[in-house]
Amino acid sequence: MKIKIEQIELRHVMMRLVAPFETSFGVEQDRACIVVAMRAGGLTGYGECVAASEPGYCYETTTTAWHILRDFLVPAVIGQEMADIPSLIARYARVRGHPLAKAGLEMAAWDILGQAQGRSLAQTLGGVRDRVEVGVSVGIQPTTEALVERVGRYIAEGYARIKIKIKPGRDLTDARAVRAAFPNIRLQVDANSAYQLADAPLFQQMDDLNLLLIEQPLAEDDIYDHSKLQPQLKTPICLDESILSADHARAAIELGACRIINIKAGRVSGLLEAKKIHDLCHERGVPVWCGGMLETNIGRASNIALASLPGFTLPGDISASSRYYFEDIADPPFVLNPDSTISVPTAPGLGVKVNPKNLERFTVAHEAFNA
Ligand code: SMG
Ligand code: MG
Repeated sequence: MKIKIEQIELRHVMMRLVAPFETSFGVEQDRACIVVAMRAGGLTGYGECVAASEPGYCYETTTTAWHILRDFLVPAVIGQEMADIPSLIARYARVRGHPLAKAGLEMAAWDILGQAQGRSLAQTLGGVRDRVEVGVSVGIQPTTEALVERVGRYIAEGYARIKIKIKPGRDLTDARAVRAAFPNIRLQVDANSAYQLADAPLFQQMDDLNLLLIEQPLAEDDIYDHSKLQPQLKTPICLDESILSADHARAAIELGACRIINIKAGRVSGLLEAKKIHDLCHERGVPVWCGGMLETNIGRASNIALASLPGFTLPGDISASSRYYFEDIADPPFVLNPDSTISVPTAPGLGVKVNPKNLERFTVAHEAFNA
């Protein structure tokens, strides 16, 4: 089956988070993203490009992603026949980098192909679960006491795995306080590249906190120094920012730079590459889990489908819709099941329905491109 891409519409969306989210690289109160609507054969597929307003997590921003989509990716695919995902990707293969922009477009194609074939994204990817284990990622709070209180509230809501963000000056004390208050909770920390190899003694002090993992302690472009750090620690290092492709994952595993990998479709240029990383890690016995980028329900549907693959053996940064936004641009909301899981959508494609009124309300700019 081939379908011709007739129209692509880009929407710059801004949504207020229920609470500000602080990491080692800054604070976000309003989350930006680009919603990609692809129209073909009477169907509309949606994708979410997770680039934020500022280049804190990675170099891409909503503005750079818009530029790459409008000037390079959309012109490469508009009016073209699409048989499958590899044939779509081949059309923009000459565009280097900009994985978040590519992943937004690719997600819309997965949605439309799934709808055309009557298959859910989880089915298409090879998912094996109807619910996925999830946790919550807790931003840096004004004080350690406020953090412990915040974590307690999430645990009371039913989250069985907690991740806390750390930065220099707010690391060991925060992690120790949370561990002391909740001795049995599954706990992990995320540094978002805020440290250097010379900080190894700090991470060694975390070894007796029984953490599931330490996420991305060192520079985003430095797999090598992580390979120097990991042997000095008992706790597994998990790489996030450093892994942009299956080749990076292979290098990191072979160098001993990490024992766990966080997979985000956006960071690795889409779901096809995300699946490749999953397959490689699964073959080699390296556990993976699904990361999050404060997605709307469009991106969350994609994350949940991805997390249903067999190698996703650790809980994902995928929380209930209400943890992020008061109102979302797609329905139905994702809710937390009592066993700290979220159910995998079963309808064709992403399996969520965009709410046109809300999408319009949160749109700050849009542009449509026709074949
Ligand atoms: O989507 O629940 C979520 C957020 C998960 O902590 C999270 N993501 O480095 O893993 C990470 C961060 C990146 C996003 S910060 C805006
Ligand atoms: Mg991370």
